[in-house]
Amino acid sequence: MDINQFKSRAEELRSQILYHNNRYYNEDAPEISDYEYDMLLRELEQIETDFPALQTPDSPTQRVGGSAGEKFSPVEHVVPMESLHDSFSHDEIRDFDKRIRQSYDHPVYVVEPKIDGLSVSAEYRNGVFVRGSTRGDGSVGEDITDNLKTIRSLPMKLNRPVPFLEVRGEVYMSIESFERLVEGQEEREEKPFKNPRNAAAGSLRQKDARITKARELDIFVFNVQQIEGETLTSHRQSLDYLTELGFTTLPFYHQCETIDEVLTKIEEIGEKRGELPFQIDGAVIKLNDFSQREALGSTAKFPRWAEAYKYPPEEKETELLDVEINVGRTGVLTPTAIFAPITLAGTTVSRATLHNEDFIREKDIRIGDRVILRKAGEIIPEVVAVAAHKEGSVPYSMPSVCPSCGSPVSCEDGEAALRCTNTDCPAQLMRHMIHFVSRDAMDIDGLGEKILRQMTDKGLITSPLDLYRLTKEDILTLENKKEKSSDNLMRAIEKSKNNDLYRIVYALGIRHIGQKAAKLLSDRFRTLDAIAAASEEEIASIEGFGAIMAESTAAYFALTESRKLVEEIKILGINTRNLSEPVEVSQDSPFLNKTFVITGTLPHYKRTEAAAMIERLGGKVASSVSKKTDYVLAGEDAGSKLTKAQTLGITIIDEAEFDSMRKSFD
Ligand code: 0OX
Repeated sequence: MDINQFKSRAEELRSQILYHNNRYYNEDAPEISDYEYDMLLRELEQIETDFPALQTPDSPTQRVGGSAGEKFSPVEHVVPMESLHDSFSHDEIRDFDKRIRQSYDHPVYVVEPKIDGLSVSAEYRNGVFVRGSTRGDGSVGEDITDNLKTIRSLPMKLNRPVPFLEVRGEVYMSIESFERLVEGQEEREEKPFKNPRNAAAGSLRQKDARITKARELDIFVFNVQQIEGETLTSHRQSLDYLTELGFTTLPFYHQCETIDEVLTKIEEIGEKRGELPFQIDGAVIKLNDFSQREALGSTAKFPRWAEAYKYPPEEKETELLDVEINVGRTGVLTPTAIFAPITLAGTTVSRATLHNEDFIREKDIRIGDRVILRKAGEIIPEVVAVAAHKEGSVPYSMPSVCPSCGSPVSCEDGEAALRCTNTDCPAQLMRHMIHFVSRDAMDIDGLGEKILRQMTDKGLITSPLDLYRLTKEDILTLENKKEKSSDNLMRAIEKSKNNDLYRIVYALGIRHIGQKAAKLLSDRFRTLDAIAAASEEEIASIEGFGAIMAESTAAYFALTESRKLVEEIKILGINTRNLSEPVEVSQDSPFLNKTFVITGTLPHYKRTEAAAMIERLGGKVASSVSKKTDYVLAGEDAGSKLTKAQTLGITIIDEAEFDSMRKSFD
């Protein structure tokens, strides 16, 4: 690589790191493992060390980590909450020891687990807990006093009234609590947390401390940041002292006098990590003696007297019981491995994708094999390799017919994926319908896989557009559907007809067209007809549109069935215009030049949605009621605006009347 290539690699790494920082610190939703993140940061550090000219002042290598957010008030850390320098090999730990031995001939170390949670500070005055804060960027954190009060293992009153004490600890969620939480989230169809650390972060930074309380967090305290009224001289002594005061300190630690002993302990902790009831992401090695620590001090970023050792992602062996084949929306057959369940990086794993036939062939994965599993990003399980084939096993071959409809499968040129060739395949159709009603597509509330299955089983629907032909009587034939819930579903389906154009474009399920691409198409061409009529070149000229996406879109609309579908969509009254487009309003529209005020909670529309409909039909929306107001659209709990409208004798309508007014004009 020449310097220009290093420069562009550094830029690429910086933007990736910034992206992942945001996912981790602000959204509590990481996409890669801490290990993978560390590797990106390492590579960038290496480039910047080799080519100092490539370093930039705003490089992520120049920052300590998280930053204080805006939700909570800031807390300045009088004693900085430093972070640890990470090592990934025994050699690096030996280098650390060599540096220490330049100053001290017989260093005494303590090796302890590195809990994978969030570092916090807790302050006590006269033995009473007064304030808690997050680490933030190490100098300024966030005030989370109320949230920390909910953690039962953090004492609110110490066993002795020390005049002032600030401790540092790691808040974490046990694996058991994490699994319980995720189970509940899945039952409620909420997006589950990815790992215990994220769950702990998301739970701690809650404005409503009652939520924190329900999440069963725990804390291990491992450091005295500040103390008045007591002199401590070593790490071990301080841990004993903290235990006496009533804190839960780290569950184990080892004193070591040689670096070989340190490395043995690090390995022992590593071997144990799969059995601990909480997650650890490494081990920490610290100099025991406080006067030595003080003399060594810190670099700009890290204390010189401590070092972290990060373990590579955990791997475990299990048995491959079976391979399940799923048929996706576009007919792709995806193999999924079914294992004898094991606990890996904190959660129970029993399935993992095998991607495609090539993946299985390259690794020669066979049913009955002992396979090695790893969690990519401690998040998604993956098969690393086969440890041993089962005696008498044979290479796995993908089915030659679709497991759902029995039609032959084919493999397109240059693609690893096998596809079912039957466009009417029920499995494809089901996945397509699930996609059609999903939140990012037509967003039809109350329609999920279960109901869609019932509808297809009963023969009520055979395509997504059939949903718009359902009658209330049809819905009443479904399990658990009574008067009210049937009405609600009918309304939700009806409401989706008013969706903005990009939703129906995305819902069509055109290959390679995600929601973002659908928005680009909708912004450029403004109507479904115009999108369908656009040439491949015109589509390819949209910024952000790749050649494959353009080709796929043009090919889709070239099909006679797709043209028919577009016509059907229009006949059914589904909106096919970009809603930001000004429309020609019919002169008969009862909304034309009329002023509306919307108040209260409407049963089915958000106020902004109702306002958009009024404006599209030529009406205006005002925020307060006056003599000039023509209609007040009132929902539940309408307050003073409704009273004023009544006094002024203005026409008051509810949502149903509003719907019938706009029915024939929208
Ligand atoms: C942990 C952990 C974190 C004290 C000075 C620099 C880092 N996550 O378990 N940090 C530290 O030490 C601090 N020790 C730990 N065990």
